[in-house]
Amino acid sequence: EASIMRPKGYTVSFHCNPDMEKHHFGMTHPMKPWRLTLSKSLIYSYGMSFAMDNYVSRAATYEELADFHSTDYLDFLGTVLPEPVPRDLENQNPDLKFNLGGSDCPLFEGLYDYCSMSAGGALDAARKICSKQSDIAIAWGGGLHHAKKAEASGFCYINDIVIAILQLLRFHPRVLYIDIDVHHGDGVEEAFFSTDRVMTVSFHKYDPNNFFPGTGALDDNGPKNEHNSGAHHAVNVPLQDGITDEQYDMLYNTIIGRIVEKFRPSAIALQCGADSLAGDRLGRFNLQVQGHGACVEFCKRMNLPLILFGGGGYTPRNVARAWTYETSIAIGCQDKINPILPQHTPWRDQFRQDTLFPTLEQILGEPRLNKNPPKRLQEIVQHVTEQLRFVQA
Ligand code: ZLM
Ligand code: CA
Ligand code: ZN
Repeated sequence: EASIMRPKGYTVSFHCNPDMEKHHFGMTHPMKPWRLTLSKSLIYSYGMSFAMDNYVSRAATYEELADFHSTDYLDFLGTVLPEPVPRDLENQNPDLKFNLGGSDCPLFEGLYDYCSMSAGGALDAARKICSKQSDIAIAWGGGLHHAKKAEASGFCYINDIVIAILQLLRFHPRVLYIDIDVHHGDGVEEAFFSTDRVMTVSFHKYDPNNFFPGTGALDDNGPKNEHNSGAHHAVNVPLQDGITDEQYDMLYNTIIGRIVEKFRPSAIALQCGADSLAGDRLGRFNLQVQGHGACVEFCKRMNLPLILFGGGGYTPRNVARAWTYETSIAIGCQDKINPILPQHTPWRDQFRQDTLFPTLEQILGEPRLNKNPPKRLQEIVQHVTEQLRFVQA
């Protein structure tokens, strides 16, 4: 499609590194870096690269990673890997060092390169925002929200989001972080727990005993000590299986609308984990590409500098649909692209399984029983509204 034009009045940049996508967590591990290649291929097939500034991101340096992560952890990640954990270390401590090497966070070939490229893309995106060369910067290879200062967690080793937000904070007084991945954005929340310059908001499936990571209750809102400036600056929206586009849209628009009004961020960082879509291998929600994309559209309408990160997403052809649709929203061409998947994408075979739905927006997914009573959603809105009374810009 040659008709996709550069947006008028603002600039979108796209940050990726093809070398990142070649890494493997292991044959049956749900995290598949090649979903990034699939997404990009669909984005390019629609001709969207002509409407953006495209950058091959560099790998983040050790010093850049050390802005957030401890050097002990980075040294272990960088020097011990990619070799297997030495026997003597294993014997000294039967526990996994830094939570590395288990089935969620396996050691694989090129792990350090993979992590530094993910962070490099996120950091490049943040720098383009800071220099005002971009108004919307896209880093689908980022969004790894569970990584901690000195610990890997839930498929995440380096927290590229925290590193990117630290960069934004050099130029922006207040940053709003929004996380629509089906999992709680615990690593980002924890990193900015004690500051009033970042407000973190996560929408997630919450079941402390049966769903990872088990944190993010409605009344977990930051430090309980009122004298800590981070108090009230963590917003959690705990949800149950099967939430629909309509319900999610109502919650999102109400909550984010009020937060923007009270907190007055000067930039927004949005983690677009696609495991909140219906039919995701690990997720539990009923969101469609439309409903997921509506979250991006709402942020774009705020007219603030915006970074879009990737994140989870375990049914690759649906991940590609969502991130392609969301790229089109960033450009503003969502009404101009043909919803029938382009014939000439080299990855068309990946979508052939969806014979009944050969379109961009229609995803295959078992509808889940909706376990979110309207009354509970009202309680959530009520709680957040009361919480925001303690927040001011
Ligand atoms: N077992 N293989 C989301 C991160 C979710 C912790 C229960 C591992 C899996 C999962 C790994 C091939 C983001 C937990 C799970 C089985 C302890 C989680 C390897 C299947 C496999 O087949 C698998 C041998 C693996 C892992 C399922 N792990 C499903 N859910 C979560 C982490 C990351 O989307 O938010 C951002 C990128 N972990 O539930 C266990 C408790 C490990
Ligand atoms: Ca989330
Ligand atoms: Zn997730």
